[in-house]
Amino acid sequence: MTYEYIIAEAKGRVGLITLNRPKALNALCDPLVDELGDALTEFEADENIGCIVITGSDKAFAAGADISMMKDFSYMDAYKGDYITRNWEKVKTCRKPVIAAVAGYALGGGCELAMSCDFIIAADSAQFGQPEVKLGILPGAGGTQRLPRAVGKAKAMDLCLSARMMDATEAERAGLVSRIVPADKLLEEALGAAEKIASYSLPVVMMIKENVNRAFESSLNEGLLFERRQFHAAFALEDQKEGMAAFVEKRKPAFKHR
Ligand code: CO8
Repeated sequence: MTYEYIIAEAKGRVGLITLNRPKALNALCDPLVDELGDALTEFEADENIGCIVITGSDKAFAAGADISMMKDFSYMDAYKGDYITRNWEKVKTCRKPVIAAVAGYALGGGCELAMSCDFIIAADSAQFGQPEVKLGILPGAGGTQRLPRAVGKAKAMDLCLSARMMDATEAERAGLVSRIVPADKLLEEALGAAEKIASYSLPVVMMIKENVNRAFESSLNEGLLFERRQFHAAFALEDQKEGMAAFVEKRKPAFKHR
């Protein structure tokens, strides 16, 4: 897969997507987001890939949507063009797990992209923020919706209204990121986590993703019922037989459906 604004490569069973517009701190222009959607679609269809990692550079995961591209937009341009966001949902709808490996700035659309992933591993250099208010706009790709779900109302209001940045320690304490690693180990740690996930049974991994996401879209009772039904369904999988047999026989499972 060859792209202009991203690099997409297979690393074992992991699909690694590197945002590659370093001079503009990976500002999210339309073609970049289109390419990201295409790469996700290809990795999702590739049966040799079990998990996907999206990362940026040491300085920036992504410093937001491309301000130069947007600055002269009319309402009609923004509404009709549906720029940037028209392929945005691919990160969310991808059925394989997607990890964001974030170093440096994750601002505006960059923070929103990271939040669209299933979880965030942050370098100790990571800085998160929704500074749109400084530009006379508001977040437009989930900042006012996903951030409060991740960190609660107080911190989300604070970040969106004040435009201040939150460092990796604060982000982990608030629940936005799952782990912090030294900046020079970020890719190694993220690829390691992804390789581990890709070693498990893919249908089970996909069910887990679907179930955790269901927790944000349904009542507790509906979510519990959905989980219980899928838990029962898991007993129809060959990989369940293999996983439990391997435990009892004290050996490593060899999952068939990866
Ligand atoms: N868009 C375009 N170019 C950018 C962006 C951006 N978001 N961020 C940085 N750049 C460019 C700079 O213009 C500069 O280019 P050049 O060298 O040609 O002048 C280059 O990247 C390096 O940037 P700086 O010189 O500013 O680097 P610093 O280290 O001094 O500062 C910062 C780094 C703090 C990250 C600073 O660049 C900055 O504040 N960037 C803007 C951050 C921002 O406001 N992000 C929010 C953008 S709006 C948004 O994301 C809305 C999303 C809605 C999605 C849905 C759309 C429909």
